[in-house]
Amino acid sequence: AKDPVRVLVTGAAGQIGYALVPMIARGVMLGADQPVILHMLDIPPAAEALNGVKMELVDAAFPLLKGVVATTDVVEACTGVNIAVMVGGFPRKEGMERKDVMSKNVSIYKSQASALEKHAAANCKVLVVANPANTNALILKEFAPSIPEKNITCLTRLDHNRALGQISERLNVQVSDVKNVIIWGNHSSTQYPDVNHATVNTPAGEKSVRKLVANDEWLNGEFITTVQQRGAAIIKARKLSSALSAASSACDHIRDWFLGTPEGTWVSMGVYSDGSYNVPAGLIYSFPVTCKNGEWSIVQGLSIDELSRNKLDLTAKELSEEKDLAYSCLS
Ligand code: NAX
Repeated sequence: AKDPVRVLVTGAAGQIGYALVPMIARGVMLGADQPVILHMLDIPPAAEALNGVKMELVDAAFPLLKGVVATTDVVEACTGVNIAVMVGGFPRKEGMERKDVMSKNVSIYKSQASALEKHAAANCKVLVVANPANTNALILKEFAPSIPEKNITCLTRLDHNRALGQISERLNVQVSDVKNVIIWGNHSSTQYPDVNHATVNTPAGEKSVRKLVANDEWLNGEFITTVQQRGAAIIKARKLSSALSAASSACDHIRDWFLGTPEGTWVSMGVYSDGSYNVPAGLIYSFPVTCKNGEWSIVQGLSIDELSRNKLDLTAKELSEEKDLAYSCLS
């Protein structure tokens, strides 16, 4: 039998946490043969609710779940973890300035970075979900210098999956037959959902999404804005933000990172930019990546047309501004 993997979920008493921890305990994230020990962190006002989640995990009697740590102590939460899924953060409340929200999250991610750096298992891999996801991940990277930068990522897989879903609905094909969309940039409304290299598996072989949709106006307009604003549409409908889809996408992100992407398929991940596609180095930016042996690499050599170029630059500009804002909160 395999040794258990320790998975930290911060913000585990929140709504994404509530959807995510049972998925992890069922093997959705790491496979049906991989035992897990869950580490759940939340803040003291949520301690009782967190304990309730722990009680439900016990009650569900998951065969793969070999232990549960539920704590408000960040050191205890981080100790020995192999994977850290950072869902906890400070939400933007009505009337709050961007800078105030940023400042709260910078201080959370700075201190949790230090705890992970000192107490996590060697080669711990990190996925930041909490918004502003890219910039929280960047702060975490800066304040955990001994964690390899390749191990720190943020979630744009939900946006990627939303794009697959929209194409599947439009063409009335199975979502599992659509692949290789790309989310470029920030997990925000400036992200660029790009279908220029996306394909659909049909009985007659792989066909380009652009050719099958045969409507550039829709693909360059409504499709993009629907994906960019899907989070807001969910809030409007549910009066709560996306949770089950975020949790499921977080599992997809980690699963593909650890177990690899299928041959010929890429996914979107927010990763530390090395300057690929002329995206400024030093930002956490969403790129198309393939994964093998627990390592991601950016897909190289894709053609970028002029419309795409502008959109790649626009979302990079927003991330540079967020980075400056985050740094201004440090001083
Ligand atoms: P909730 O408010 O339901 O849960 C957040 C939890 O984090 C709460 O239980 C809170 O007590 C806890 N928390 C706050 N500060 C903490 C700290 N310092 N340490 C540990 N825990 C802390 O939010 P939920 O709907 O679960 O969303 C969580 C985060 O995901 C938010 O930042 C949200 O904006 C972000 N999202 C990111 C998405 C993505 O694709 N990257 C999509 C979904 C979601 O909007």
